[in-house]
Amino acid sequence: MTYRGIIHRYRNYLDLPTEIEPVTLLEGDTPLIPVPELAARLGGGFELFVKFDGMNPTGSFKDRGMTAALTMAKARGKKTVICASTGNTSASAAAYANRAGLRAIVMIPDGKVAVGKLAGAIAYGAEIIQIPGSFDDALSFVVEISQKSDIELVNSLNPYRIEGQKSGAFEICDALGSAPDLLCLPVGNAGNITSYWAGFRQYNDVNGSGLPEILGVQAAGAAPLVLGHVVDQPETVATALRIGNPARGEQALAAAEESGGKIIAVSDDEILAAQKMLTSVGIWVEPASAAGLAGFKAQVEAGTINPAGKRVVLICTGHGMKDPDIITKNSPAPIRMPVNFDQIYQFIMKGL
Ligand code: AN7
Repeated sequence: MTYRGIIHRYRNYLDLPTEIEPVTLLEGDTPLIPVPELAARLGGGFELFVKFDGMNPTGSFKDRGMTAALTMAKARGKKTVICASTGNTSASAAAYANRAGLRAIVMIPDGKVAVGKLAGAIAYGAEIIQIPGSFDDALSFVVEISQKSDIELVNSLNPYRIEGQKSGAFEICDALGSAPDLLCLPVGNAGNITSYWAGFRQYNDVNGSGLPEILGVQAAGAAPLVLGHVVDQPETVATALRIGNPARGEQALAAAEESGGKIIAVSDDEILAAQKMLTSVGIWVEPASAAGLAGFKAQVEAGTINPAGKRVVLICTGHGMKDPDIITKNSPAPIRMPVNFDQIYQFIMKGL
């Protein structure tokens, strides 16, 4: 059957009017990649998968929620959508607004958005407002703007974003035949962990697919849910996670607790090491997306998680091409050679 996007595929599970015509770029249906090499490096004896949601149309998981948010915005006659963003939401909102024929306004923290994300928002023609503040400042402004006007908020406070993002959980259950034992994912504004937990619970209620334990992972410099208080100046190499006051923080804590899991923090070094582990098996994700693996690895090594005999899924939320700078800045420049066959040939042979 021709694939027609997550709303079409999971219509019966999503709280959306049935007669509605989806605004879609055929998001979802992303690969669940087995990574036995990484499982072996972490001691082996369990199954490990990467749900590569960077393979969505705009390169991040945000598209799952944005198809639902823009479908509803269009259906209700909205003309303009607005969001605050650390980058991926802005690119996704802009793309889906174009698909719907709506205007998109995005507010981003000045100089803190990875180049691939900013370029995306520009390419799709969003009206971009940069502020010398944080994501949290931007979010409070766009919430107020949406309350005072007819402009539709498409951050994950919008309930349709959560509806759409539940599809990630459904796809994993469908691919594995049931829920995994453990799900590890990054936590920023906490929309995604909220969505996954809602999705797994709903699928379990209807299909008896089981429930995973959830390990939510924050960056140490932006870990309000681990510290138990708002972080005024969140700082991390994973720019997607520079969020100090998550909108769905309480739901995230509840999801982790109800699932028997927890929310932990990892350092930037651990995040970058996990990013390298993933590229070593051919999967390039942006730094934020490596947080799930970083957290899982830390817990396994500390002995606080024993994965033996389990099925573990890592949610990799954004593509590595979103943040090329982090790679080129931290790596030696490629070797330069003259346009001379012999020298190049000798150089290559010497290295082997
Ligand atoms: C790659 O784009 O908040 O916990 O404004 O881009 O649901 O917020 C992005 C967040 C994880 C955290 N991975 O998800 C935004 C934004 C990537 C992300 C998260 C984000 P949530």
